[in-house]
Amino acid sequence: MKFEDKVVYQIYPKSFKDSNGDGVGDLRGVIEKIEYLKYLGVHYIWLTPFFVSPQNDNGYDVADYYNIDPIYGTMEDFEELSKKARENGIGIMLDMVFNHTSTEHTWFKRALQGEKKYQDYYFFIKGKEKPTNWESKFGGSCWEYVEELDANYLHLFDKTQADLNWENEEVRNEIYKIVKFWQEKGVSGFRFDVINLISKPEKFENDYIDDGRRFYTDGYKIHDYLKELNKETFGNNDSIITVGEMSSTTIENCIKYSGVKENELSMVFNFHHLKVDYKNKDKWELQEFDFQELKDIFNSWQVGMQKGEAWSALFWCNHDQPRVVSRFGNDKKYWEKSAKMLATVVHMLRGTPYIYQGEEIGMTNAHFNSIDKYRDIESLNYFEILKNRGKSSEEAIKIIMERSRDNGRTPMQWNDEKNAGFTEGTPWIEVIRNYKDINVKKQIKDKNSILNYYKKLIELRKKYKVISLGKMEPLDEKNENLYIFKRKYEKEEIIVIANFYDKKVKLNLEIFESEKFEKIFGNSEKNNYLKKNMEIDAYDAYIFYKKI
Ligand code: TEU
Repeated sequence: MKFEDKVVYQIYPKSFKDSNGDGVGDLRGVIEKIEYLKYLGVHYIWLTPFFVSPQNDNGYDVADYYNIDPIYGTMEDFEELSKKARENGIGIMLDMVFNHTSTEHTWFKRALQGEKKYQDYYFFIKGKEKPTNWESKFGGSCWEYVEELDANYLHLFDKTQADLNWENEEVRNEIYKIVKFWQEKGVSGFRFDVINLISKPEKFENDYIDDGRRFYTDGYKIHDYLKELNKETFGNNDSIITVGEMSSTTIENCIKYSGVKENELSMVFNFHHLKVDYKNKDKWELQEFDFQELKDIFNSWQVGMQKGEAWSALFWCNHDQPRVVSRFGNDKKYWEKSAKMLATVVHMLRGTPYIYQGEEIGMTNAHFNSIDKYRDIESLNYFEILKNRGKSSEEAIKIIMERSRDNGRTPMQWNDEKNAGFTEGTPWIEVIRNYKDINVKKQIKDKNSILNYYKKLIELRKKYKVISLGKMEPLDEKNENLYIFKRKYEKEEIIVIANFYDKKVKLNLEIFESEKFEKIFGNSEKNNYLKKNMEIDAYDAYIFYKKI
């Protein structure tokens, strides 16, 4: 099995562990924690970008793909990390940002100095006027004017992240060279940042319906580009796993991106399930999450990807998302139970689960209530945009508190000592106040902790083929409180039941009447066998198993 029985752990090095007291996490910090990751049982770590960068978007603005930013360490540190991880049975996945480079990259700088060759690496369009009305993902226009060339260049993200022109063969060859360079360093895989945005239209035109995304999302040449990337780099190396981050994508395209016969990528992330609490699809307008929509999205993607013989990367949290226990769980009265319930769902669906640092101990949202505590460029931009849209500062901060990417970027809570054991210095972003209660040291000792629950879920995946390979079948899809589904593989079956609410309910499903399912895991002491009319308590999660 290549990746079906594996679990990936995502590390945001900046906030993971600081080894030298400068307040910023680094690669030596990751080295210190390899034993911890081995204890947890994960098979891969995905490190978000640590390449040379001005850090306007925390490393997603790369200025040099071949070197490591000194704030994170040196190439020797990386090699040591790679070796130690390998010795402990852990592979390293690197995060490659090829939709754009930093405007500090030499290619961009030489373009500005007038070198035509490098101007063709980007999208420069002559004249002061914005070529289209498209919006940047971080707010404002996605075009920036530069005097030097009397032109606007395209930036789908920050204005210091200029989009690369993949249509230019030289650009593609440069990219393949970078991938091969890191492959030769012995890495086990790659995550490709917003890779479905790389194919831009031949002609730039205004979008009168939306923000422009329909012109460049899953663009017309995307599958050609990915097939070529695969062929020119990792395609001939069977041990490499790859995952593409797919923004606003479709099942149809994802079947191609990760289909067994397509030779593009191993698996894909999509984000539709993380928009069910956006009001009218707007991230910056709050609403309660829509449970039915969440299930419908999971179910249609699960069944659709299965039909297409394609593979999903499953996740609740990453460095761009609020913490799931504060979002779809209950981070107060049912903190522990709801964190375990959410973990059960993501680890039992069909796909490869990703754990984001801190999720395994139930880290919560930051609850920072003043804007000066936030660091993320998107949060800072939107604080102003929201006020310009007529919100008061109080209203704006309330939204930022729920939606800021910094919720997922606060320092990892290792123990109950100074700065949660993250740094000896002053952390680049504040530690959450609850670190004395929520930390690794406390949970490692407690066999019923959230941490040990995640460890067990990873073990179960190794033990039961039905978890890694089973066919997915949603059950009782309209249930108002419960998410129920079945997985089936050869003679094994599991039924997963998860209560998303602070409410006791009765199970009512005919199909369970005559069948003998035994509980193999869950977050409740009750209900050892599956029974009709059994009571499901608030935030209960069960995995029932049957061998025919
Ligand atoms: O994110 C892509 C992306 O489109 C979203 O996560 C987006 O940043 C957010 O939802 C806006 O509301 C990737 C990286 O994960 C992110 O950290 C980078 O900022 C972004 O690409 C640009 O490289």
